[in-house]
Amino acid sequence: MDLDHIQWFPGHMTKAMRMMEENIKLCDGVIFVLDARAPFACRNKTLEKKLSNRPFLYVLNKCDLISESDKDYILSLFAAEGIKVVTSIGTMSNGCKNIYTAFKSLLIEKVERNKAKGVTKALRAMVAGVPNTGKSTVINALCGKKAAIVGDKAGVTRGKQWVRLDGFELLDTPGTMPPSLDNNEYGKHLAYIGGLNDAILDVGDLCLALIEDLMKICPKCLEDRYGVSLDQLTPLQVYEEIAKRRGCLAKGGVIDYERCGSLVIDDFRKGRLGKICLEGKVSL
Ligand SMILES: Nc1nc2c(ncn2[C@@H]2O[C@H](COP(=O)(O)OP(=O)(O)OP(=O)(O)O)[C@@H](O)[C@H]2O)c(=O)[nH]1
Ligand SMILES: [Mg+2]
Repeated sequence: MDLDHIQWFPGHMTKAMRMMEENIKLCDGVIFVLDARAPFACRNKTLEKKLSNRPFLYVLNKCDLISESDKDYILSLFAAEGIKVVTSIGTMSNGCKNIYTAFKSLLIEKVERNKAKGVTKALRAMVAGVPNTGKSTVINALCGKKAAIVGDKAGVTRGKQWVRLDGFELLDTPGTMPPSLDNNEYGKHLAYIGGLNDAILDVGDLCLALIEDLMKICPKCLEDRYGVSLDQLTPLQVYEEIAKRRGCLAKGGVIDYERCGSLVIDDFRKGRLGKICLEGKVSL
């Protein structure tokens, strides 16, 4: 799958990045939400540079979708770079409880200074990240109610929104992509996890690329879910085998690639293929 020919950096993101640059002065720091299945593809060095006058806390969200060993591996890679990361599960009650503590400790000097002056001021965080990583879900988990709109596709949050809780104020922002991708692999990962707008992607191409990558990362995940033996099969043959087994056939028994593609992609995104990290210990 080649992403060169598609318009994956839409104009509204340029606008969103500008908004974030303007609003960063109101914030004490940035909470940057990553999808644990593709954390490195989710990083946005351009945005990091633009917001670099504030400390960053990375949140490895959707940790329920990766294994413990991949989680440890990713945390070790971030630690090696000296980057502070906390893990979370936005959809679980209590799944984000360490974020506030970590953010507070990142700003400990400011907290101490305020305390010494007798000032009680809420800490303000800008919550940023690639589309669909769970920014709004994490905010809702932190404030214990549905304050921000969430959805299972890219581009749900369109404008900025302040969410205020006791001692902590969070600025929800629209998902933003890095304006240039370090490599095509990262682009693919973002497409698999639903970070790109699906409407601009060809579902058949996307599914074929995903099957090809899963055959390398976790062949057993495909075999177990669909009962297909991958031995000697090409990715296209695996695709067609899955389609037959799942009854994704049009009139005359012709394979319905689109229906099967949506099914496999949805299975991957919802974790039904198992706990799979695209950038874990066993990657491409
Ligand atoms: N499995 C799992 N799903 C999650 C988690 N956090 C969020 N989600 C799901 O991910 C999807 C996207 O969540 P949102 O909170 O809308 O993501 P967002 O980053 O605000 O997305 P945009 O506003 O489009 O940039 C929703 O279907 C959430 O239910 C998590 O920790 N685990
Ligand atoms: Mg959102």
